[in-house]
Amino acid sequence: MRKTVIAGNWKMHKLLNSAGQFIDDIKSSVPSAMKTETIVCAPYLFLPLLVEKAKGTDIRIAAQNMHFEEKGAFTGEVSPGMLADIGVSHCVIGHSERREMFGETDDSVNKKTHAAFAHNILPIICVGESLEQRESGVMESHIRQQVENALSGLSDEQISKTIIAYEPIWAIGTGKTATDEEANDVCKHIRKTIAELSNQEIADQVIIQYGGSVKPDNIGDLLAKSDIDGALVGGASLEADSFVKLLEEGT
Ligand code: G2H
Repeated sequence: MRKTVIAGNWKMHKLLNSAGQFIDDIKSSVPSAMKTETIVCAPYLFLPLLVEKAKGTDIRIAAQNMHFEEKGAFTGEVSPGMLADIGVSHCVIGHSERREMFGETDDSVNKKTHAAFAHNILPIICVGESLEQRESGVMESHIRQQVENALSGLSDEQISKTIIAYEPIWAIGTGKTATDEEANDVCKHIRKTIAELSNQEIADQVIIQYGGSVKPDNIGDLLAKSDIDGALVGGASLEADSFVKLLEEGT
């Protein structure tokens, strides 16, 4: 039985005070991590405060990106060791916004995934197709390639601990959500790809989230599907009330 994993991805929103207040506001409503894992993916600057505030709760704090190198002359970057040192447990890797705007490639996603595991940080790897790819019939091969490249060289144990977030690019922040069936079909395809890369037993352990305009009123139907184990939520994760509703509807 796979857990449900609900992650709020704040992207570049909030200031320090409102970020800290958010954890105080949701603390008492967070479900037990035995069943549902709650993750908040925040900008770097807020991470030490959020980790501190989340101590003793079932809230996990994630970064939205990291560099793959240990240290060095990489002005403006943050290393996996720095994140692990302050108690960050997860990191989003290869979000489509980073692939589109900041030159993230399948190769850097793979390097970051290896670096994350080297520091006991669990990767949330984002994959997804554009509308053009979906409509021209290359969606499945594109997703397969993204998954294969991201997981290349990982051990079966590492693959089993990886979270994959399927985010169709055309559904991100647009208000358009993939139908439950469309989302589930791609999540199934991702699981099949993982089974071919490792084996079915490992693939059955991998958490696959859906992301793209998830809201309190559609999360329940999405999570009821066979291969959708959680959600990566942007806009609807910014307000504490809405995030708590997502946790309630998704649990
Ligand atoms: C997709 C998602 C969070 P939103 O990027 O990763 O954002 O829920 O706003 O579409």
